[in-house]
Amino acid sequence: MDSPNQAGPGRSWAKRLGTLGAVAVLALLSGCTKEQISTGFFPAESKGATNHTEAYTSLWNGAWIALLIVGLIVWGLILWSMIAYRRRKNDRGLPVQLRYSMPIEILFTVTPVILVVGFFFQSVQVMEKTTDDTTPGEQVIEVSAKQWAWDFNYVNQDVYFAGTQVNLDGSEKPGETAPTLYLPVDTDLEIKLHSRDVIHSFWVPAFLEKRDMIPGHDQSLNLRAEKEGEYVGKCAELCGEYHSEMLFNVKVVSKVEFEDYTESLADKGNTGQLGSEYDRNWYPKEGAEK
Ligand SMILES: [Cu+2]
Repeated sequence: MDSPNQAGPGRSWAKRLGTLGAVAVLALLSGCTKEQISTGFFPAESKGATNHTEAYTSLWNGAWIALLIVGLIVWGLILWSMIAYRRRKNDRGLPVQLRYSMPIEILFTVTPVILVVGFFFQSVQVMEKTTDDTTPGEQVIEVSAKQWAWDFNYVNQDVYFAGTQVNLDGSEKPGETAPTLYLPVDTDLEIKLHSRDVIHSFWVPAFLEKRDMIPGHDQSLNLRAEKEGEYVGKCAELCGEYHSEMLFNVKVVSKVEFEDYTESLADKGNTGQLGSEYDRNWYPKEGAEK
C-alpha cells in the first residue's frame, strides 16, 4: 500500500529531473545564435533572399515550435509518470490499471487532428504565395540542365551562356569556372526550367526552393530576388556519374550590372538562344534506321 508521505520523494525527484531537462534544453539552445533560431536553422543567407523565403521560414518555425511544445509536454508526462508511479519497496502485484480514460482519449485524438488541420491550411496558404506564384516575369530566363552542367538563356536580351562541367578541387564552393546565373535584383523573374537529357533538379539552397527538371515536362519558378549577393546552386537529383559536380553560382546584382553582364555576353558573340537542338535524342528519329 502506498502511504501518502511516499508521494513526497517522488515529487521532488520529478522536480529535479524537470529542472535538469529544462537546463539541458536551455544549454542546447544557448549554443545557437539568435540568427540561427530566427531562420529556423535554414541557411543564414536565405533571410530576405527572395519574396518567398519569409513564408517558408515562418511555416517551418511555426511547425517545429508547435511540435516541440507537444514533445515537451509528452516527455514531461512520461518522466513524471515513470517517477510518480514507480514501483516502491513494499508494492506487491500489479498496480491499479487505468483504461478508457475519456479526458486522455479525447486529448490524444483532438490534439493531432488540430495539428494536422493547422499544418494543412498553413501549408496551402504558403503554397499559394510561393509554388503557385504565377506573377508574369519582367525578366525571363531559361535554364537548361544537361549532364553535367547548365545553360542559361536570357530571353529578353536574346543572349546565352553555355556552361561546362565543374571540376571539383576539394573546396566547397563551385568556383569561378562554374556556370554562373545572373539575376537582376527586385525584378519579377520567370525562370523556365528544362532538361536536355535525364531528370535533374534546380536548387539554390538560399532560396529555399527546389524544382525537379524532367525531360518533356518544363516548368517555371516565378520569384523576385530581393537581396544582392552571391549564392551557390546545385543539381539536387542524382543524375549520373558527375552529378556531384553539377554546380553553379548565382549572382544577384543590380539592374545596371545585370544589363552590363548581358551586354558582355552579346559582345562575346553569345547572341541568340540555346534551344532544344542541344537536347539528347533518346529515340531514333522517325524514318531513321534502327
Ligand atoms: Cu543533374
